[in-house]
Amino acid sequence: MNRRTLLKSGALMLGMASFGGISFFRKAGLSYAGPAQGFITDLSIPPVLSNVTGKNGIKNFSLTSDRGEMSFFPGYTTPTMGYNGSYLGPTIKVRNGERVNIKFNNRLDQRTSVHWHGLHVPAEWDGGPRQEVATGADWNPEFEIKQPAATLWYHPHAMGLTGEHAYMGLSGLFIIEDDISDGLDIPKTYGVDDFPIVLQDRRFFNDGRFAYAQNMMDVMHGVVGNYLLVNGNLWPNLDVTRGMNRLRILNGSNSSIYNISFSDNRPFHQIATDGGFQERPVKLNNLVLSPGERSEILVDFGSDPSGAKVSLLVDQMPGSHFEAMQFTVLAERGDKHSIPQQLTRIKWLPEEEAVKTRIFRMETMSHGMGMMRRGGRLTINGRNMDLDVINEKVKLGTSEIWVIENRAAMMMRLPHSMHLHDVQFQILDKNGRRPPPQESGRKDTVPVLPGERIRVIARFDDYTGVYMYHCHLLEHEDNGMMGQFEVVS
Ligand SMILES: [Cu+2]
Repeated sequence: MNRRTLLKSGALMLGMASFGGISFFRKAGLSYAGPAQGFITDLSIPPVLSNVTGKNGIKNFSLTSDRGEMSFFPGYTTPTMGYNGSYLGPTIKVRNGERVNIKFNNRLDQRTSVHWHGLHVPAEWDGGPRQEVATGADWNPEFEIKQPAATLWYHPHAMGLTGEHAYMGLSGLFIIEDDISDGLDIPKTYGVDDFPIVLQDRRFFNDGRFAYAQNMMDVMHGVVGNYLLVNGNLWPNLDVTRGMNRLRILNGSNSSIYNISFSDNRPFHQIATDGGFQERPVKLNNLVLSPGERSEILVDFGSDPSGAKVSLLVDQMPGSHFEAMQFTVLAERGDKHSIPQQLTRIKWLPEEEAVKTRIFRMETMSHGMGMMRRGGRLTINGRNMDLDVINEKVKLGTSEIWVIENRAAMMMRLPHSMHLHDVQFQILDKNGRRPPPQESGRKDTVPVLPGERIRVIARFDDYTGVYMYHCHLLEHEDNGMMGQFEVVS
C-alpha cells in the first residue's frame, strides 16, 4: 500500500457525513493500487462519432459495446467495458429536427441495452430494460430529434446490470445542437474551448480490477469509490486558452453526489441544466450534481497569467474530497466571449395545466441491515420494479405534477436521485420552496435528499408506450427502485 496515494485520493473514513444539514453514513473504501500520477496525463476527449448521411437525410451512426482493458495505474491492468473502445464511448452529436439511425451491436458476453438519457424518444427506442439486446445481437433504433440543444448522455439499462455495466465504462455523451446554440456567442468548438467533463469515482482491488458492488452495504449506500476518473483519466491536466471556456459536466458516477468547485473558488456561470439552456446564466461558486445530472458552465480563464494552474475540486457526498483535474492556462488567447444576458426562452408549464397529481415515495427499509432477498428494501410506493407491472398510466398530450418524496427511515437516511424517461420536467418546488436558480429549467434527473419532497411538472407529448422512472443511484435502480409508466392515447 502507498500511504501518499491514500492521502491524495482522500481515504474514506467510517463516520457520519453532513450535507445540507442532513447526515448519512460514510463507509470504508476497499483498496487502492499503484502510485499517484500528478496531473501528467492529458485529459482524454472522447471523439465525436462519425456518421453517414443516408436517404432522406437520415444520419447513420454505429455503436458497439465490448470488453476491453485500461491501465489507470502504471503496471496495472483494469478489465473494462466500452462503446467503440475500451472505456466510455464516443460523443454523439446531432441537431434538433434531424432523423437519426443508430446501428448498435452488442459484443459483450452479457445482455445489455442503450438508453438515451434525457432524450424525448419513442418508447420502443428508449433503450430501457424493455429493449435489452442479447449477446451478439443488433439493435437498430431510428428516431427524430425533437428537443432543443442540450448535453444528454447514453448508458446501459439492462435489468439488474445497469450499475455494473456503467461502472465498467459504458457511458457516452449525446449532444444536441440547434439554431439557438449556433447563434449564441459562447465557446462551441468541441475539444478546443467546449469540453466534456465526465466525473466518475471508482474503487480498485489491489490487482487493478474495479471493485464493484461487493455486499449489501454497497447496494444500500451505493458503491463509493476513493479515486476519481475524469473522462476515464486519473488526475488529468487540460490546457486551456486564456479566455472563456465551456465545460459540459456529467455526474457519471453510480451513486455519489458531487459538489464541484474550483481550487481558487472562482465564480463561474451555469448556462444549461440537464435538458438545455437556462433562460439566463446563473453565477455560482459551486455546483451540486447527483448521479445522472448534467450542467454546462462557462468559466473564465481570461485574467489568468499564462502558465496558471487551477484545479477542479469534487467533494463526494458521502466520501472523499478529490482534486479531480487541473487546468493549465496557455499563453495563447482564445476567442473573446462575454456572458450572454439571455440564452433562450423556456416554455414554462403552468401548474394549472396539470390534469393529475401523483405521489412517488422512495423508501428504504431499515429493519435488519441485511437484505434477505434481492431488492426487498428499496421501493417506490412500496413496490419493487416488476417488468410485468405498469405502475402508472398517463394520458398523451397532458401535463401532470409528480410529487417525489424521500421517506428516509431512521437508520437509513439515504439520498436518491429521481430520473424520468421520455420527458424534461420542471421543478415547481422543493419542500414548499421554489427551486434554486441552478435547478430552474429543463430537468430529467433531480436529487431527492432524505426527508425531501419535490414537486415537478411534466408534459407527456408525441409518443405512447412504456417508459421508466427510477432512482439514478444505479445500485438502487438495479435492486428495484424503479417503476414503469405508460403513456396512453
Ligand atoms: Cu436511490
